Amino acid sequence: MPRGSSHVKFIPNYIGGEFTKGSREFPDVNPADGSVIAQISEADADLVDRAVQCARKALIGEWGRVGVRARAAMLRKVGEAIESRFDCFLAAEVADTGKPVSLAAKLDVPRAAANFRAFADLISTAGLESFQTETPDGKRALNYAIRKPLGVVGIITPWNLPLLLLTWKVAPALACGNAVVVKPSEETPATATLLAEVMQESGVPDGVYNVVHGFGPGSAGEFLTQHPDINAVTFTGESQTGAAILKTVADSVKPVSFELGGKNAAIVFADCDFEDTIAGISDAVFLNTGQVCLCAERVYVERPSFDRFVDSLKRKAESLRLGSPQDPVTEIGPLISKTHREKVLSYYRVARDEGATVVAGGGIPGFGNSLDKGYYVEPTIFTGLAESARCVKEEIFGPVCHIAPFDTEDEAVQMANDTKYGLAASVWTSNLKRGHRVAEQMNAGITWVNCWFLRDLRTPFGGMGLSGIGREGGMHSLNFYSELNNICIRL
Ligand code: NAD
Ligand code: 6OD
Repeated sequence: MPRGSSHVKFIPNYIGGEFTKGSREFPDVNPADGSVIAQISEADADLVDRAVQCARKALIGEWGRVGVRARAAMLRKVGEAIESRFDCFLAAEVADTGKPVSLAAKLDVPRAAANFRAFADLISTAGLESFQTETPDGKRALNYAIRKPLGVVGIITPWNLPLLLLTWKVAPALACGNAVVVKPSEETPATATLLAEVMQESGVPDGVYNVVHGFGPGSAGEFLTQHPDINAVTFTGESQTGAAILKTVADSVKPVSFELGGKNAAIVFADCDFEDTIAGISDAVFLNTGQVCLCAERVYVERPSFDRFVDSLKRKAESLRLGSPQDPVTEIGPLISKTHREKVLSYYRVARDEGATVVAGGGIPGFGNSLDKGYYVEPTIFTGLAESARCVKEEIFGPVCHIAPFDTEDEAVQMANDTKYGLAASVWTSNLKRGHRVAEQMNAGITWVNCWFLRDLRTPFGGMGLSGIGREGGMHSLNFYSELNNICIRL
């Protein structure tokens, strides 16, 4: 990768197989101490256009002639190359996001390799429906569908699980034979560009995978979604950004797949396995400093267990080790940015103003070293808020939850579903009949019973309401990233 000054790395765009400099640069900041770790090259409208044209050229060139077996083999190579550069990806992801190295090593980097493998396997075996047709007037025909690429897919991703979420979309898009232009978050550009090196090494033809860096409005994100020659947009990020992108693509009626925000509920019944549940809910609330779209910011606990649960989760929250992302024992890193910390702290203030009891945290931790310049907040638990309170209704996206008691199953279901979002939920009980009964009633794209964020990449993933449009995962991804052409042959 080309370098800029001798002190900080330079992160270029990747267009048509070349690492390309834009006309402007902006800094990549390490959230753990506020230091600048790289300069990022911003793509202007001309560069985004060049990326889209290179992608289009790839489709009518060599890539358009690569068959399914060869595509699958390439994806497997990409997965292997990510693994052979594990430490590079790990270092880049940890520096950009501030997430603990132990977390990125078990979640982000392995999942990136797994994403490529899963879609290589799937595309190799995926069949399509066919029908022998007999019409009422006696004609006979054979109907069968074939899968074709959509064309050039614009992929826009957020900063919380940068490589995991990018590859979750790139892998199926390439499996289906598309060419992609990706716009990673301006906060976390490094691993998308590292992936470009891996694509080159793995023999992915030039122009198939392109990276443009920059922001949303008035920058690379908007230039990409406005571009007339892209065929589809797949986006993960905030609900209001999804709404803005939907408006941008409306006139050209492009297919979209949106994975958006959440205000997820966890329902804890008194008969749960208590210790397992505390461990599970602690992950569901605090993992990745609460910056996972699936995190539970609302926890409902059956009244007989409420006081014990609050006390145990408080002790768990207070025992979590905050520290340097590089330290293998660190469990909680900083938030992504100064701006995001201001947002999270503003919700901590709002909760107090709304009358919350602060059970744990609520402020900024002190380290007495350079981490004090980082964007840390304390893991925080509130109780005592009305269900209509802003902190119970709005996505905060930090290490924080509100815990409320419930008396009946129906009441728990009603409170959990009282949200405009509908991404994820979890139910904690040793009565599996009840677990299923409650899960079935959740207005959510995914409901976990006695677990959280346990993923099978073949299952549908996505949200309802403000949480998204469509489903990805397994065949759902293949169906989004392809055009199905039904052929009817008169027999
Ligand atoms: P964001 O919406 O601010 O940004 C996401 C991406 O969109 C970035 O690359 C950004 O540059 C780009 N962007 C912003 N405005 C744009 C515009 N007008 N046109 C085109 N591109 C634009 O989100 P974020 O702050 O990076 O991520 C956090 C949010 O993402 C949270 O709401 C979280 O719940 C959500 N999220 C959802 C899922 C999911 O699977 N449902 C996964 C991860 C994160
Ligand atoms: O696991 C996944 O496939 C996925 N899309 C996770 C999203 C996490 C949100 O932050």
